[in-house]
Amino acid sequence: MMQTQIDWLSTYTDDTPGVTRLLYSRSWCEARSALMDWMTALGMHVYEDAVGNVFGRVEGRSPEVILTGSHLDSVAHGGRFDGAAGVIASILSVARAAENGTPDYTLEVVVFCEEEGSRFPYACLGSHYVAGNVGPDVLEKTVDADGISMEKARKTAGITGHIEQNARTDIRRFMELHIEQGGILEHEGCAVGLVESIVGQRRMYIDVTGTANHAGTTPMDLRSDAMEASASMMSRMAAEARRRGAPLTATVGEMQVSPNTVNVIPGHVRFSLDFRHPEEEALASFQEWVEQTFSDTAAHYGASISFDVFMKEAPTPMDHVMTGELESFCQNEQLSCRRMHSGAGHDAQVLGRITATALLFVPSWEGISHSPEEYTEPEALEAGLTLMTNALISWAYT
Ligand code: HGY
Ligand code: MN
Ligand code: MN
Ligand code: MN
Repeated sequence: MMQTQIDWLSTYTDDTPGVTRLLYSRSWCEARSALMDWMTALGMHVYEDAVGNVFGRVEGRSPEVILTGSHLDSVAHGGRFDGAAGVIASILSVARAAENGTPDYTLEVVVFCEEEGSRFPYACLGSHYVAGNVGPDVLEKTVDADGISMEKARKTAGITGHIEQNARTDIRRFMELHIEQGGILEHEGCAVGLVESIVGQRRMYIDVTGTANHAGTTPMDLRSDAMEASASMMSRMAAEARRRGAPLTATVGEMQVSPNTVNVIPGHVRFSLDFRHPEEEALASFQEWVEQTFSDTAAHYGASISFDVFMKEAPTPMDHVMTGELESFCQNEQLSCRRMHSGAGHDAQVLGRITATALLFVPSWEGISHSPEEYTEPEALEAGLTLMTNALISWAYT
């Protein structure tokens, strides 16, 4: 069942290969309404909030909510499972748990509108909105590569609710199922990963401005080449990240060059930097090193530089009581499991700051993710679904 539904959801894409379902895009709108129809057909009370999160609710005797869900959006040319596995598992596990009659606590599915930050430089919009971190200003000032604001794209997608910046206070527990996006579980032959902490991460854009000039008539010692300066920064950054070693990761994923012409010295380069570590101090120290070294490098090449840190997510521990309970549910089901930390960011990282939160992983084939090659075995998906269903029954029917 999980595999069928995941394959179905993956048909909602704006491009191939893989899945491209970016916030407020056509495929995102269509997938979202298809999920709303499915949850309605399953007997849930379906509603949406002002940023486009969608909820499927099974009323309990208490209005306190046991929430479970993941994100609808994808990276460009991503896989079928990232986010989608958690969305489908949440819908199916809530539907299965609700077969036990009216729960003591309200069961609710959340389909978060956006987590990746692939279209707009703002990640986890959906969970940050639930956590009360998003006001109208965020939507107005955050623009995509075409200069379209989140607010304009939201309205174009027909989502017109009034943006209110307040955290939900009715969530008793939150649980997310996600693919591991790494190779540990597969390597160890483990069915389930129980996440104890989620890595902290920071994302920034670096703008390097030199002087566009003729590639042939400008001697090497008389040019201010934004590309040469940027390339030097990137290689020094990679060497420093390797010197500091695991668990630090640092990635340059995006780069724009202007005028991007074969016989013109680049006048401007913008590139991104995504770096992660389980400790806040290590992130701060690496950011300080980057800003100092990149500024010195820019000066050496006669270029100017600016930094735009557009994302800071602190390392977040998961709830140890819930994780312990999930571990015993695994033992009851003879599911092999291991505790681990997450190198990927997740909506659970944001919810973990407002309520007790657990994150469980299912294995990724060859550890591949953010790629059309992403794959998780049907048996592994069903094991994760069984675990979630048992957990919801135990937590909502006391
Ligand atoms: O980039 C991440 O950590 C996640 O896949 N959004
Ligand atoms: Mn994800
Ligand atoms: Mn992802
Ligand atoms: Mn994630």
